[in-house]
Amino acid sequence: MDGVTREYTGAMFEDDARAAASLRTIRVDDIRVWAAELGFARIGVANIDLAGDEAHFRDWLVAGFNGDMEYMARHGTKRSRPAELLPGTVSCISVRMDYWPHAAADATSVLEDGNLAYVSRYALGRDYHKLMRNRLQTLCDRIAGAVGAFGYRAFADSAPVLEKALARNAGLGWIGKHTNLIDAKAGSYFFLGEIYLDIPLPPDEASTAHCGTCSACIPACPTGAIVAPYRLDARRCISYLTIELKDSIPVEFRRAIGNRIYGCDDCQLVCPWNKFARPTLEQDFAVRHGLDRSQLVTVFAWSEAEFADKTRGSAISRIGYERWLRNVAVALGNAPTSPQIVAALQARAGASSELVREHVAWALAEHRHRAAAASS
Ligand code: B12
Ligand code: SF4
Repeated sequence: MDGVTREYTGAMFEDDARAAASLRTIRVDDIRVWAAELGFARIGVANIDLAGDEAHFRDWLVAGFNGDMEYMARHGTKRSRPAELLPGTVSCISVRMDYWPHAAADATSVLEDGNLAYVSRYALGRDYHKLMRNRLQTLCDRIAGAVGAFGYRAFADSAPVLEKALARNAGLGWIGKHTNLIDAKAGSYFFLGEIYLDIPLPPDEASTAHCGTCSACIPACPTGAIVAPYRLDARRCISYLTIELKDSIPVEFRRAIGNRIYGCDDCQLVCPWNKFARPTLEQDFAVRHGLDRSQLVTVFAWSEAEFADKTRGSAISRIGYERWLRNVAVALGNAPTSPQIVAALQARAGASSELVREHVAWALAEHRHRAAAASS
């Protein structure tokens, strides 16, 4: 989770008076043009005062909603005070990059077919972290070309930064009741990134909220993770349970997980603003290895080498083979009973990993219970 690239020391911040003079002449409109050329769908300049968000963030931690994501609690107020993370920061450029892969199988149809594996739409192609940070670095190079050396650091989900709050302040959208950022003209299927700078730039107007009386996402969450509008208990979120959680998935959530084996999109799929979602223009985010509509038994049969091969360069590789099998075992437990599915589970009943064995045993017991219930 390291921020990227060239950083200037405090000394350079103070030292570079020449740059400071020329900095004031940079036009944000020029930065917008360069950003568009680099594939960013939209950018804005954020006011970096996040006092209100800091209070909400603190409440979220106090409630324990971060679960095992200990890194969310690790950095004190650095996450909500940009100048504490990078001394000298006075401005933030927020950027958005769309990821919806238009050629992917219809999400709802995959979710409704219990034999198929559902992988969250953001993870079907190559990992976004490196791609976005490289593009942000290029953008910084272009700014430096125009104004001379300046202090900055670029992020894309790579450091303690309140990305959604900054993006809202930059006018890129509002934080919806499901807690994702929504653009009224582009929905919510996009990634965020930022550049912290020592250049004072005029902030854009912050976005206002437009959920109105809608609350469709709250009952749509299969595990009830949106415990109140704008409050997500990550410990219940399928994205957390299938990606972040390293241990056993609590039994109470396993049936509700259905066939979601990596992440979850349900709260966004029901959001009316996503009828405006824009397909990605990035070839890197296109579906790889048919992961948008794989058979559960197929991906459960992968060897460790096949898993490494098929997920190389993708966000999925981060969870590793053991958690992959854990997640698929749960989905197979929820799949319609068939000799093929029971055989696939039995083939891994003696897996070397205790974590996998336990989830396979649960899945087989689910099929037995359903068979017993059907025959009684
Ligand atoms: C931790 C994390 C998670 C956790 C927790 C999610 C969460 N809501 O916090 C888990 C693993 C569950 C997760 C899941 C997902 N994530 Co995530 N995640 C992050 C991460 C690293 C930090 C988010 C954070 O700061 N959480 C802290 C809490 C307090 O923030 P919050 O819930 O948004 O609360 C804010 C508001 O709701 C408000 N608020 C809170 N309480 C209250 C109460 C009231 C009354 C009011 C008015 C307001 C309010 O203030 C808070 C602070 O601004 C960011 C990257 C980053 N560094 O920002 C990516 C990020 C948020 N994730 C992202 C994505 C894509 C996802 C998933 C869609 C992936 C998937 N398909 O599976 C899901 C979406 C689930 C969901 N509904 O949120 C994107 C979101 C892009 C977007 N359009 O918004 C980010 C920005 C990564 C990126 N660079 O693109 N994620
Ligand atoms: S589904 Fe409705 S309440 Fe939820 S984020 Fe979208 S507009 Fe807001």
